[in-house]
Amino acid sequence: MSRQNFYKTTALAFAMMFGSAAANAAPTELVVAHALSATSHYAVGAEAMNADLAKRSNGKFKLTQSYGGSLGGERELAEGTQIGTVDLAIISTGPVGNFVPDTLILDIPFLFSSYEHAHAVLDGPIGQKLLDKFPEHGLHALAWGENGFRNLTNNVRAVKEPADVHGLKIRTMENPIHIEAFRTLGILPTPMAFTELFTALEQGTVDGEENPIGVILSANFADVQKYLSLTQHIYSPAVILIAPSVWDGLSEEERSWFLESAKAGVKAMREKVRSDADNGVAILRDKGMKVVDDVDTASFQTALQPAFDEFSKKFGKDNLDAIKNFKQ
Ligand code: EAX
Repeated sequence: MSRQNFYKTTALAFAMMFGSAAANAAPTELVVAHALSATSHYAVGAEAMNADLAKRSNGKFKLTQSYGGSLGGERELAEGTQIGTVDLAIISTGPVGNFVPDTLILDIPFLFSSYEHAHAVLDGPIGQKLLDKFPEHGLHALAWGENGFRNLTNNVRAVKEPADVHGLKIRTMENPIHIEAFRTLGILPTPMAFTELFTALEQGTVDGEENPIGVILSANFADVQKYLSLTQHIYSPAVILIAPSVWDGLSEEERSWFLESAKAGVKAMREKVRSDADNGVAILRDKGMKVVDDVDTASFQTALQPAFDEFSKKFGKDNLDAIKNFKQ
């Protein structure tokens, strides 16, 4: 056997031995944490991300879920990724503005006119510019996910127009934009972590809350809420966070895997959100909720004008118009 063939044969033997060992090596397991249930859109998104990543990395990475807020509410999950006690998290933008203030512009009521409009903005240059803001605040965002259009539930009365919400004690996310908007409507806003919300509704600590249909369904709020009003008053993005300590340890190729797998997760999340929005109201009616599906949206927008004026000063009318008028 020539020297050259000897080296080739030896190299091939090593590649087969170590290659197969590498292929059989235990995957690096990372936990994706969120506050929703195992049947929710966040869970569906996390599983889709896991399946894509396992395939793309040839089994090198495996994502498992910690759901139901077992690792904390959404603010705690964001903090956990900052300090590295949480590997990845899927959370709504609710508390994110406390970490990355520039994202608060996304939480303005009636800013987005449709899911397609929201996706075009978030998946385009405006969304990317906001994602690029996360690292300077100790966070790292892989992609914008989706929570959905938020609707009001409560135990006091059917809500069709602004006068109907006066004096209601409504749980809000820990988000200053939401709190200011709800105060403008005469609501008594009560910021609270999602993990405390079901008990607060059950005990009557608050009269109501507001969430996308998928959250109202997967959190069984029909068990503790009588009225649902399809206000669609805020589009709620979600965000897929990865701990900077995890991200920094990845190679360029591995980072590309995570970015592509996050897109697969977002696609699945958005499909589940739409399915819940399209099919969930009938289910909630069957569970006994009294549904107002002819909300006077225009009157809510008029009543919110003082808050809109404040938001225009705070974020700049040009920036708001750039989002409102964004065309894909
Ligand atoms: O992110 O806190 C909330 O109402 C959120 O919509 C929920 O946790 C899903």
